[in-house]
Amino acid sequence: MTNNIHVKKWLDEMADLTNPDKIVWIDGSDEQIEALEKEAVSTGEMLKLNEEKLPNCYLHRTAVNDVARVEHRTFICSKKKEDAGPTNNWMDPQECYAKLRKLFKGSMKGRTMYVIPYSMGLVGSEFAKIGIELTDSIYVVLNMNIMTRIGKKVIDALGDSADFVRGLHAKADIDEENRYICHFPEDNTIWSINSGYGGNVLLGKKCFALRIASYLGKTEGWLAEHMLILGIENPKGEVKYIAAAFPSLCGKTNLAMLIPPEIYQKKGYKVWCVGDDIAWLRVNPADGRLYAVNPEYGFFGVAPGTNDKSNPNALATTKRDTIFTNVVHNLDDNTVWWEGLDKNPPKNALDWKGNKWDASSGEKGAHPNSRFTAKAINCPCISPEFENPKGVPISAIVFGGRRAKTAPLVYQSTGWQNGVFVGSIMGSETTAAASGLAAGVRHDPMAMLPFCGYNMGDYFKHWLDVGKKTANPPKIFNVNWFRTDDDGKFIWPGFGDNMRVLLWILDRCEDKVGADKTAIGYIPKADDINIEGLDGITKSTVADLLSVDKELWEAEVKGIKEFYATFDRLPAELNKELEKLENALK
Ligand code: OXD
Ligand code: MN
Repeated sequence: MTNNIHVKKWLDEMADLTNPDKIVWIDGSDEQIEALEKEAVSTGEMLKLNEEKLPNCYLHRTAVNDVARVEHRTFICSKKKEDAGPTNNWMDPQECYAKLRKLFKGSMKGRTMYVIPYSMGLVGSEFAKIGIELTDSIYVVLNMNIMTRIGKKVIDALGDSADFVRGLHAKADIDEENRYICHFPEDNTIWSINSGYGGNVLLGKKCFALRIASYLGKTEGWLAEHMLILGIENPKGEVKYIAAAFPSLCGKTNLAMLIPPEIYQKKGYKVWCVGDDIAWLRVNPADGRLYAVNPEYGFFGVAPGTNDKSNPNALATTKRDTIFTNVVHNLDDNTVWWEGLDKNPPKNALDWKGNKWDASSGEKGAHPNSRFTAKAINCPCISPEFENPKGVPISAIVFGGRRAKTAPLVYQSTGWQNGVFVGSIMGSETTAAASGLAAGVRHDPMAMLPFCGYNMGDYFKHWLDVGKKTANPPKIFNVNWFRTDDDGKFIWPGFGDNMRVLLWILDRCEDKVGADKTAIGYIPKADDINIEGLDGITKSTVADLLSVDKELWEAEVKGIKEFYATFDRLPAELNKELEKLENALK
């Protein structure tokens, strides 16, 4: 499919190493994809679901030992250990290649190697980057076909260039002890072996679009972030865009596709989803603003908890052309189910392991990390700007995590440098927090802890630098939907009602509303969060949600100091911001 000598040479080397029986180029045509679907069904790798109820949908089960990303087996293999930094596992690249070569050797014997050219971002856009993934898994090909733009158009766009990310994946024996997800940022290379689970093997997603891309972004002057992108359209038809970072399992997909509360719908407000997981951001010299694209083409969402209340748009997106992984198989009508979908678990069903399952056993039927892989273009609220090669201008950047008491519902940083500080101290509490107990905070700066492909101190510095060269930077905020009362119950209703907070944020961006200055930044005046139509939330509840507890924040400062002490290259500006916070609390 190509005469590109760089591609050919690399492909020859990888084929020599893995020794597949056959090599198949993925051109991305409908006929080829359909043939692969048929083949996967014939071998049992995928199950075809009810064509009437779920057209073109499939079910896949992973091995029971292979159900999630494996951070402890994920490595950043830069030449110098310091360049991977204190938050990443590191291996010397030559040592790692040698170790993995032994595992890859002959691993595709008796199998087919699929060659998938793919683009992160719209082909031809200034944002776009090309990768090629070699894999022995049809499941990977079919998922990559949903999650990225693949095929001939991509290899044509690459032309003679050597500028592509080289990804090699083999299922091998799905051996946990020899599972490795290794990144070589200085070589544009990713090697993944002994897993078949999405986050470890769909190399365009976390491996490329975050780990490798964050490194490319640092060298080239842009940002690759673990962020959703959404647009809010006001009744005049003006759309403003927000990018938001939350750690995994904090409801990013739900926020990205939120349905406005009725009072706003009636006024004519709309919410548009540009992306639910990853944003690539660049400064546009023409207007000095940050523009963002979602480099992905689909959603790899967590199924459990997705329902017609929490996220009707996501649910609608999964009704066609979707691959479900590790959910319940309803044998009566050949459909799927998961915990939290509805209150009617199927009676005649198999659990995610493929065993006969009875909901009354108390055992979960779907794996808690079971997923749907669905096409973005099937989402009812997909933004008309989703395919805009220039991206969308970002008005606000929002950080957030799960905090039972400390962080208020929302606060605004005092500027870019302080905003980078706010992102750097992000964290989430473990579930004990939900029952109101004091629990440990897992610091997760910018929600990038597992995804930053280089030294996180340098990453903070890069954020500060991007701010310096952005004439009109977005304003930076922090939100917390998860404050709890004395009984451990969430106070704020969340979901669609989060729009009320986002509207305050956008008003702040346009200087339309005042705020109160506190030690941590600007918080809303209680009157300025609209609670019209909200049951059980009064102005005094809002005031409580916005309160900043001095003692809790003093303890927080202590925790931040300990966290910062683990960094070898922390920019002085962040320590200065910490000092300012400490003084302001006095
Ligand atoms: C994801 C994650 O799968 O962040 O998106 O873990
Ligand atoms: Mn994610």
